Amino acid sequence: ILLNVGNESTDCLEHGLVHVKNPHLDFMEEDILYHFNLGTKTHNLPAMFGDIKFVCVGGSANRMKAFAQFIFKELELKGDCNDIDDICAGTDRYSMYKAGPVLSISHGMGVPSISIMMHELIKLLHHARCRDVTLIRIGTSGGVGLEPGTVVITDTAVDSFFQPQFEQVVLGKVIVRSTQLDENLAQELLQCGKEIPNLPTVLGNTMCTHDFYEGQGRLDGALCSFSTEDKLEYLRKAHEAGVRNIEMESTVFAAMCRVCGLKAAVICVTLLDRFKGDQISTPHELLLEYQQRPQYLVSHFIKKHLGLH
Ligand code: R2B
Ligand code: URA
Repeated sequence: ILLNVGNESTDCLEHGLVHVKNPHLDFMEEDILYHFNLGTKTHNLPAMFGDIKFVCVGGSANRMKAFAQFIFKELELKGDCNDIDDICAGTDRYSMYKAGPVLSISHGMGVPSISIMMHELIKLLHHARCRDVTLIRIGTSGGVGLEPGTVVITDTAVDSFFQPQFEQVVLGKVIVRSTQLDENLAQELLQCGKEIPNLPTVLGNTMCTHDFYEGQGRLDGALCSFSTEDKLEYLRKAHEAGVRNIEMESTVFAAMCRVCGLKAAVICVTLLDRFKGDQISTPHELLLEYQQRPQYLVSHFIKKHLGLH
């Protein structure tokens, strides 16, 4: 059974508040954000997070710590960037750092991992009564016909069938949600990319899969049931559908943000061109440099918005 809930209300956008779409929450005396080790009774969430305007999420805990320290310096905040503590230190599921109006959180790999984080993040922003928040995923990806190191701003997040939707099984039924992202935000980010020298940036569709190996048509996993030609044909079809990169979180990220009235974008650097191979053989130093590119772009964007340019 397919339930299409693509037009779940997004009326909250105009008020700028983050809206949770769960009537049961109103009847809960306390809300424990278990994987963050935070709660509405144990922490003063409005005091801790009320001033947040930008939330950046990415897979790795170390990278998101490095991003927090980087943006702290870029925003010329008072104090020592090395003193930023992990707000989720009480759990090793996710890491969370705050630098002024910017929250930086890790989400692990894959849809289930980011989805749990997003439930708790959206409730956190709601409880903290944050307004006009922009969410950006900064990550890595495999490129489809692009020079490695290219930054892809996601136009539309699509599933493995190139459809702009995310399917969630709820009570044994499939709920389908739209993965449409904010067009103006994507254009603005593309413009930011153009303003930074040596930061190749393109707009394209991003395919989100549930696996890194077979699910992304790789020939180098522990299992593989298809030929090189099958793989290339799938990549060609993806390219024809406008797909320029492949990663593992964008569809659920886009779908959840959309339902809750959060402006969202996905910016991923490509680590390789999947038409040319599967293994990530780029030298470690170069990979680190590539991974900083989405961070530079987001920093430029945030500084522009805060009037720091
Ligand atoms: C990109 O990189 C990870 C897999 O290596 C995954 O989290 C993703 O989306
Ligand atoms: N992340 C992915 O999901 N796929 C790649 O090919 C590279 C990074």
